[in-house]
Amino acid sequence: VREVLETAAAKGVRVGSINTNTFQDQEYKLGSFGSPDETARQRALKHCLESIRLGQEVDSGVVTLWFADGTNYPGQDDIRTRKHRFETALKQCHDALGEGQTMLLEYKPFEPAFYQTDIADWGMSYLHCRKAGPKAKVLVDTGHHYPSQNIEQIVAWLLDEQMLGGFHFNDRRYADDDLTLGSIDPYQVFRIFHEIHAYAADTGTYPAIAYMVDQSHNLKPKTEAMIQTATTAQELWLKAARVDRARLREAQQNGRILDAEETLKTAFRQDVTPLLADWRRARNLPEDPLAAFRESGYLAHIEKDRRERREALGIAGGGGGYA
Ligand SMILES: [Mn+2]
Repeated sequence: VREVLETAAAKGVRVGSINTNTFQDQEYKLGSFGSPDETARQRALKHCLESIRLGQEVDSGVVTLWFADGTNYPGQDDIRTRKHRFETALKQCHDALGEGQTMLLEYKPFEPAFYQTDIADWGMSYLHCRKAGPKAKVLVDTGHHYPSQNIEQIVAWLLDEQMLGGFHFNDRRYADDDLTLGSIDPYQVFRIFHEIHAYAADTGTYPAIAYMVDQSHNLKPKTEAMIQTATTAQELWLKAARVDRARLREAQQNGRILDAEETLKTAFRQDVTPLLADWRRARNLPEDPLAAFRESGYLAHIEKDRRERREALGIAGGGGGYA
């Protein structure tokens, strides 16, 4: 742990969220916190408590919990009993949190469970958080919704209730596709950011939100995909910041629907590339991060380095997962 902390400090980065994993082992076949098997529940709880303690050790303020728990067939287990098991375990996790630690609870409608998922939507996550205590907040993974669901409305409601803890950003075409942010529907991301800017404008402060990326870079080169994601997020964040809120409010107040909508679209259409280039230049950062990364030759260097180390260790291939 100390070595990780020292390396991070030397590179000018910090440890982000600690993510628990209570879904990969066979023991969790019937679930983790929701399992009818007491041993599996205890094991999951122990793992989560250890993750919370690890978070304290590495000075990470955020512990993210996602559960694959659910059932595949009607009658497989009692839905309310599973809910109660979750309430008990989540409360224990919450009470183990240190000062400045927040527990984020993720939801997902289906997969891997196909009949009933124990924490299937934002309402279930919200209720669990409220019962667990004030350090528990909802995590919105943009891919964890049914196709036509209005995600920005969920974001607006959670913001208004001070219950939005963070995001897992990604994009999708069908379900939890984990594609890169804004690759399919950039206007969706813009609308989410618009709700955050609007909330901040109305309340005078930006809420403390953990912005995280939960993507699966199967085909795109990982580092380039992350740079593309970060710059896409910056562009859409800036576009949403440039919505003329006074004009929007006025149009809304007078029922001028078309003008209200155009206020959003005008901001969305703006080319913010020059503004972002200025912002980066002022911070001694490359104006075009992707081009700078490609010119650096870093990718070829680490690929060679990793290949050699893997060969030396006799390891081939990589891992995978979902959350
Ligand atoms: Mn996620």
